[in-house]
Amino acid sequence: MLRAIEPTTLPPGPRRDLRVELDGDMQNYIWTMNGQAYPNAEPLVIGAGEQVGIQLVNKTMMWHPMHLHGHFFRTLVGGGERAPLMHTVSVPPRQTIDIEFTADNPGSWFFHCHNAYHLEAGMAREIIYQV
Ligand SMILES: [Cu+2]
Repeated sequence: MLRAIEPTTLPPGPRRDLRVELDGDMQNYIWTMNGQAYPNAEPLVIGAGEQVGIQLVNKTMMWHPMHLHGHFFRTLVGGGERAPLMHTVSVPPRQTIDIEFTADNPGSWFFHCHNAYHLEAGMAREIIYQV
């Protein structure tokens, strides 16, 4: 139900869409993003000036409050042009949430579940800007 007070539509730019599956392996107690558990995980690569969409697909029965450093993202849950800007979004069990942001802060940024015990067990990635 959150709405931004002003439109938050992204400025024009090339678009990159990523899909991130949030999953876990309870046998080994690891939590994964696209099957990899940090730090044994490849960074997600984006480009400066891009509009970056990330589809967060929660395959588990747990909530995952996903937190991105360095950027505010639009959370696409029906707000239209006034989609709220957030730095953390809780992805409910077995649901999918789309977020998008402008890649306007070059660097290497952590993107992770804010449940400390998920983060500690792998649910994290670096997002880096390609050079
Ligand atoms: Cu989590």
